[in-house]
Order: sequence, then C-alpha cells, then structure tokens
Amino acid sequence: MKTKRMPFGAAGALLALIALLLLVVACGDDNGDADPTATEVLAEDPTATEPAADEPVDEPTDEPASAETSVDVSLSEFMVEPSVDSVPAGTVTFNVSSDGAIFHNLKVVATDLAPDALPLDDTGFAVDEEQVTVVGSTADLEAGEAEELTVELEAGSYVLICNVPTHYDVGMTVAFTVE
Ligand SMILES: [Cu+2]
Repeated sequence: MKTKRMPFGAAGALLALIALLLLVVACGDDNGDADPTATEVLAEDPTATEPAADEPVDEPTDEPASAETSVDVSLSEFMVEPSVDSVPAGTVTFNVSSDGAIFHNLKVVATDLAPDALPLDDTGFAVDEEQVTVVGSTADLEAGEAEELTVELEAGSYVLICNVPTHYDVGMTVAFTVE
C-alpha cells in the first residue's frame, strides 16, 4: 500500500505558491526604495566598464607565465614515473623520490628528440649532457631519499631521465610536455 506521488505534488505546489507570494511581497517592498539607487548605480557604470573591458585582454598572457605546478616523480629500477605528463609553462616543482633499491637522479632535458633518442657520451652508458640542454637536475638520491627540484619551464618538449650510467639505456626516460 504505497502512497503515490500526490502528497509530494500537492506539497510542492503549495510551497511554490508560498514562495511566489513571498517573492511578490518582497518585490513590492523593494520597488519603492531600491529602484532609485539601482538606476543611479547603473548611470555611473559606463565609466567603470571601460577599464574592465581592457583587463581580460591582459589576463590570458599573464596566467601561463605565472603558473605554479607540482609534479611528483618516482624513480625506481628502471623507470621515471611523473604523476602527470604535461604541465602549463611557468614554475614547476618536481617532488622527486628515490623509491627503488639503488640510487638514482632526475634530469630535466629540453629537447625535441624522442625519449629514447638522446645522444650518448663516449662511454655509451649515459646521455651526453653537453649535447643536450639540461634545465634542472637533482643530486644522486639514495634509496628512500627525496629532493624538491624547482625549475622555470617554457612551453616545449622535454624528456625526464635518470643519468646514472646504464640507467637511461634500460628505460629511465620519459617524455614530458610543457604547454
Ligand atoms: Cu637511475
């Protein structure tokens, strides 16, 4: 014996009616006092809206440059794992943690090359840091250590690597984009 929707509908209609009555009463009270002040404010507005119209033009250019982003990066055998693969241009803080069993480092390389196509040094075991642009680097981080690395990044293509000898070649490299 379930009741149908009738009570709800009736109550809803009643509430709507009360709300409508209150609205009419409220509007009636306000009309006398509020209107003159409202029109005065409107009359002054045109001067206020002119500078406001210019502001939105500036804002889009300011926002990307002032962006501050944090990215968690986990280093392990043998992966570089950022929490996101792209960020807006600006100040980027990499919260780097060495989560494996041996030490690792993080190097932020600005390059259009693919993550697995960076030039190697004479040993053949590490990326030649003189042939690429390293814009940021942590120390060698022992297992369990962490470091905050803050860099200013312009829009472009990057690769995050660990450059402990042999680690790059076995997979510690990943693409990273700044937009
Ligand atoms: Cu490593």
